[in-house]
Amino acid sequence: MRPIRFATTALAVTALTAPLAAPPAVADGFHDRHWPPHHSNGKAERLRWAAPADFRIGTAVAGGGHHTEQDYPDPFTSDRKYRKVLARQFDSVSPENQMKWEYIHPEQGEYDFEMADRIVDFAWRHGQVVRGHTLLWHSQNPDWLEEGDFTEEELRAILRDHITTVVGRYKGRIQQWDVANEIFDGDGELRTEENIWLRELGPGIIADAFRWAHQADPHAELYLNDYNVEGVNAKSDAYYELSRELLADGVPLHGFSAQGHLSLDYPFPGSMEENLRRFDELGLGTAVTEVDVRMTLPESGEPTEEQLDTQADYYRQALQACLDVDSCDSFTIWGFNDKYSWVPVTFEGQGSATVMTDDYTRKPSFFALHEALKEEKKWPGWPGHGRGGHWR
Ligand code: 9MR
Repeated sequence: MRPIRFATTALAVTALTAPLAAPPAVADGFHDRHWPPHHSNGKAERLRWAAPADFRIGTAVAGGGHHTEQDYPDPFTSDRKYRKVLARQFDSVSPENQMKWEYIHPEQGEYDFEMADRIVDFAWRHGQVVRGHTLLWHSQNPDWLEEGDFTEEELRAILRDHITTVVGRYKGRIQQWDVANEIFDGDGELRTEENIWLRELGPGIIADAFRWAHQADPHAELYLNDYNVEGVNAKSDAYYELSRELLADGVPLHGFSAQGHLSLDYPFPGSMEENLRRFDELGLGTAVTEVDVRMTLPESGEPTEEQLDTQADYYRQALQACLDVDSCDSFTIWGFNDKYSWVPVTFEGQGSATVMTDDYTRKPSFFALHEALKEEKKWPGWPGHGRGGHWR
């Protein structure tokens, strides 16, 4: 059953700019497990078309966060070309900022779903799944929460209400939720100072967050998500131990994901496949959720050919690590064109981190992803790929 037929891109763009009717995110009669079809009316040069049927290729949807301080309007709502590429190339989308607390829950007891609804609706119309980001984090929380004077009991109730309300609103529309984001520091210690929930309520709140999310949407896959956990290291070890404990306690944890913010200034994390595989062997789903590959730019501000080639190789290796692990069926890049990337805003002198230039010209890294997806589709599980050599 396909509850809603696919709209053409042109229609969809018109619909997006037209006044919104009732929030489209909450559809009647939508069966939880019927994700929009893996769309395949694309041309051969589209990433989503190149991808195997069981594999999602995604991107962040630009808006909020650092974008609000740039000299361009909100990319998702204002840039038609951006939406066109977003719809054509990807079959998974992650709101870059629009589902974070400061956007979706700006005042105590007041939710603002407008942007999140638009993204979820766009995704539905374009046959894309959505990764929800994020529910329990130390960053981008509103002042009313961080500076409020709440008792433990009140804070628990606030978190429970938030998770129940947000996850419940998009029930059946979100494939994976980053329930807990960046809860460990680089030494593999829980962030018990920065993270308001861990600081005020203790580590047991992690399990509660997963339980509440599961109650609100029993079919959403619930993830632990972090950066610098691509390879085997102290931080990913901490996640491995935590995952084992949560699973042993019967907590509805379904997956572990590595963000994949990589840099040419550091070697590629060579143990990425090994790391994802050990979570896979725990019975968890795995995903790569925020890939970009930044670099220190020459004085000209333009990357050299060599830099672009090495970058392409990093992208390819990251994707291949995921393709080679059976449970890793979702690979998301953190934006697709340099113009909207968070990298130059955060790291002085660095940039060119995405797969397309400012004007959407595809870089070698785009073609590296495309090629790796195409090969996997043609020869699933070959040679020696972990995906089992069959269509799942
Ligand atoms: O890309 C996001 C940027 O627009 C925000 O300003 C920034 C604020 O923290 O968050 C960025 O996204 C982050 C993501 O939510 C979690 N992992 C790291 C990402 C890059 O900082």
